[in-house]
Amino acid sequence: MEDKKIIFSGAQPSGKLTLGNYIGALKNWVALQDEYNCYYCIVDLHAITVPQEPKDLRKNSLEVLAKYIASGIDPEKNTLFIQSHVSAHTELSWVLNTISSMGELNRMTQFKEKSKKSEANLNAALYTYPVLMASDILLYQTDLVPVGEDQKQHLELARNLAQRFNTRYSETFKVPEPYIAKVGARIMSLQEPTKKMSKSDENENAYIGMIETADSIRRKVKRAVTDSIGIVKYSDEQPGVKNLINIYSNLSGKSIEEIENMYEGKGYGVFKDDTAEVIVEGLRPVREKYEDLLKNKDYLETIYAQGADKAERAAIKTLRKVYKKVGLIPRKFI
Ligand code: ATP
Ligand code: LTN
Repeated sequence: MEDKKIIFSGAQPSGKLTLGNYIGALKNWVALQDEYNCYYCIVDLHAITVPQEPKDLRKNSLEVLAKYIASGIDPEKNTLFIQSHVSAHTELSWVLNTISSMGELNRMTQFKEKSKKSEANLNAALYTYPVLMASDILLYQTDLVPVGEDQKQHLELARNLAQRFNTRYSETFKVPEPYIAKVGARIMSLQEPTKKMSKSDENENAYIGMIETADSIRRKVKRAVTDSIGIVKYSDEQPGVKNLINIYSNLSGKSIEEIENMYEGKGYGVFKDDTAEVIVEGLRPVREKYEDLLKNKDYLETIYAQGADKAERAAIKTLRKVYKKVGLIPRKFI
């Protein structure tokens, strides 16, 4: 285990995880778990950068853990934990803030987008969010970070901060690499297929939850925005159809060409019906396992308690080094 390369990734418990999270993140995490030493985190401190109802946040956090495990992430092989349980994340974040420039944070597209959406809710944490994300990653001397396409820029910042700290204070952090899968790295909204599918979308028809009833999945796919061209073709001019083909291909294992050929001369109706079934069947085992897990809260508690212990032991090593290098006097215990 020790000589394996290290992976860190996380999802926010800011709502119900979507098919986008499943395809763009969780499925890849599962594929990587045998080869790497993986830390998969529930980033609750990131979630509170936008207003959350406390009781929903608590519920969602536990549900995210159950979704990780239901997707096939093995708690025996990986370290599954809740970000706020390991205080080193926020501590390192403070130090990294001191070497982050306002200019580089101003350029973060996620911040620009989120601030455009809700001027009234703009807070300082939303602005420094990417610095906390860099701390998550750098604390574990991470080699690889599997994320969806939307996180590329944040990862670039984490790399820059690692290099900057290493140059200023001597070699301390591993510089992490992004791992972005070629297919499915960006699942789009079913209603506005030029926007990414997001769990915080106000329009529920825009996304499919990882745990959703078959009827609801069928209804949403039926309503998915397509175009008037009427040909099932993988093309940028048909973003809605392209997105459905991507989902279909990812969950069925069929290639894009195979799918195009299967629906040649057939309309969108059949294609959509079949896409819905592929989703229903693809998510069925996840849903069944998830429902079982939620019946056993004690088990979930044991997993996140053990995870926090393991994560803390690794994180504290890096944090101590960092504090020492910047000139903070080590605490004495009497
Ligand atoms: P929100 O949409 O609420 O802003 P999010 O789903 O983007 O949040 P997270 O829950 O933290 O944020 O995302 C977890 C992982 O899922 C990240 O690696 C992210 O890149 C990936 N991801 C999220 N949405 C998509 C998507 N539509 N397609 C592919 N990957 C995605
Ligand atoms: N910012 C990410 C969530 C996230 C993350 C991380 C992902 C927080 N910390 C560390 C990978 C590694 C998001 O919004 N999807």
